[in-house]
Amino acid sequence: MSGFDQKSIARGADAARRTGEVRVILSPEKGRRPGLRVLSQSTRVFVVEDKLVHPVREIQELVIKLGAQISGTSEAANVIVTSIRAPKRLLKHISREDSEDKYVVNPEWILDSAERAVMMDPDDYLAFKSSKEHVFHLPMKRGRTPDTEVESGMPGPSTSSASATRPPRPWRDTRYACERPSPLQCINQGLVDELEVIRRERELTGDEFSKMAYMRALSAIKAYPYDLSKNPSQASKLTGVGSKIGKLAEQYYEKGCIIEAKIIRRDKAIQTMIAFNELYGVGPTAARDAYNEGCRTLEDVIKKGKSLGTHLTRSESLRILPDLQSKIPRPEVEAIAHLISRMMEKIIPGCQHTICGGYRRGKPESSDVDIVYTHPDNRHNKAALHRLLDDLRREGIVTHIVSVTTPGLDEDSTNVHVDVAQIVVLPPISPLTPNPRHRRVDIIFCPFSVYGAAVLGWTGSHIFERDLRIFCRKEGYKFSFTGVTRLSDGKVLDTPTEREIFELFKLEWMPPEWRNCDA
Ligand code: OXD
Ligand code: MN
Ligand code: MN
Repeated sequence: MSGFDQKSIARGADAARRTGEVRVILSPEKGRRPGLRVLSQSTRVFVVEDKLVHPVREIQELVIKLGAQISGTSEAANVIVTSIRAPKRLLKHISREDSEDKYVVNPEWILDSAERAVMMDPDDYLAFKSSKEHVFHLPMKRGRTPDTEVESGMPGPSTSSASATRPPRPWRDTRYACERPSPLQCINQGLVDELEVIRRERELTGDEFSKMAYMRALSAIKAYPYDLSKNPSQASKLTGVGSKIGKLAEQYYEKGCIIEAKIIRRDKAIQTMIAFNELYGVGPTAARDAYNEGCRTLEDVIKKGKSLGTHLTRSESLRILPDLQSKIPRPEVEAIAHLISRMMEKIIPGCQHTICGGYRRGKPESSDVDIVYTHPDNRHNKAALHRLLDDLRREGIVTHIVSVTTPGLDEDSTNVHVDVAQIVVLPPISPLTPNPRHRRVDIIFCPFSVYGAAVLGWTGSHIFERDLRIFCRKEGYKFSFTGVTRLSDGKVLDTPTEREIFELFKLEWMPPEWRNCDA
C-alpha cells in the first residue's frame, strides 16, 4: 500500500481494537487526514475476519486510507464487510438485527471503490440480502412536511399575492442566500433533500466545517431555477457548490441517489440522534452527547434531563411529547394566533402582530407558532407580555412556560427591550380542534421602533438569516431581531418595517415565501 500515511493506519487500527467505542466513532477525530476521500467519514466499517482472503488488517487499513472509519463492533458500524456466505455462520459474528438492518457487503466493495476511486453502491455488493423491507428514512427536520406536493419551483401555498407564484426577479448566481429567491420546494428538490441528509449527518457528528459546506451548496441549488437533470455538471459551477459536491450532484442524476446519503439513511445511530434532536430543547450536540452516554430512547434522554423535561416531570414530558412532535396545520396556527391576539388586544388595545416563522414563508405545517407583537405607542409596552401570560394562564390556555427572557445582555442583541416567551398552549376544544394538542408558541413583544427587525429576524429561514447577518456586517451594520446597529457609532436604527431594512442595505425586497433557503 504505497503512499499510505502510516500514522493514520496506526490510529485507525488502534480505534478498531477499542471495541464498542461509540464515542470515538460519532465524534470525528480532530486532524484526521485520510489519504483519500473515496468512502466517506460517515461510513463506519466492521470487518468480519472469518473466511477473509485478505488479511483483516489490510482491509482495515484500506478502509481508513479511503477516508472511512473502522468500527470495533458490528453494533457501532453501519457497513459490515464479510466473505462469509452462509447466514448461519455469519450470525456467529454479528447479531441478527445487524444482519437485517445494515449493509452486509463483500470485500470487493472496498477493493472496487479503491480501484475506481469512487464509493461503489453497497447494494451491488451484498453478501447477505436482508429479508426486511427497510423502512428507515431520514425524518425531515423540524417544520418540514415531507409528503406535501408542491409544484416545482413554486413557493408554498400561503399567500394570495402575485409574488407567490413567480420569483420576484430573474436568477443570478450570488454569494448570499438573502439575495436569492428560494422557494419552499425547488425544481431540483430531490438533490437538495439528498444533500440535506449528509448535512444533517455532519451536524449530528459535530463536523462543523463539512456541515457548512453542504449547507451552502444545498442552499445555492435550492435557488437555482433550472432543471439540473438536463445538465448535472452545471451544479459545480454555482457559487457555493464546488467540485466535490458537484460530483455528488452528478452521481445523483446518474444513479437516482447519492450513495453516502443512502448509507446514512439506514444508519440507526443517526436515526436515534435525529429523534433526540427533535425533542424540544435538545440541540445536535446534546443529541450526540446523549447518544454517546448510552441513551437509546427518548425516555433515556428525558431521564437525563436534557429536554423540556427539565421544566416538567418525566411522565409529563412523555405525555405531551407526541403532541409537540406533530406538525401544526396553517388553520390551527391562525386560530392560535387569533386566540392570543384577542387577549393581547384586551391588554393593550391597538397592538399589531405578525405571525412569523415557517408559516409566513408559506409552509403548509409548522413545528411551532411564532408571533411578534408591538404597539405604536411605547408607553403601552411595559410588562405587556407578562400580563398576557397571566391572562393565558388564568384562562387555562397556557400549560407550560418554558422560558421568559429579555435578550439584551448577550452580545447578539441590542439594548432595546424585547421580551420573548416560549410557552406550551393547549387550545380549547373547537370544530377545528375537537381533540386539541399541546402546541409550542413563541411570543415576542418589541418596541415599535424595531418591529421590522423583529419580524425579519423571526421569519427565517435559518440560512436566509445567517447570510443576512453576514451581508449586513459587510455593510457596516449588525443585524439582530432586537434591531439594526450601526457599527461605527453603536446607534440602533429605527426600523419599524422590514422594507426599511432592505432599503438600508440596498438589498432587493424578498417576499417571505421566497426566503426558504434551507432544504
Ligand atoms: C416552523 C418554522 O416550522 O418556523 O415552526 O419553520
Ligand atoms: Mn417556527
Ligand atoms: Mn419558534
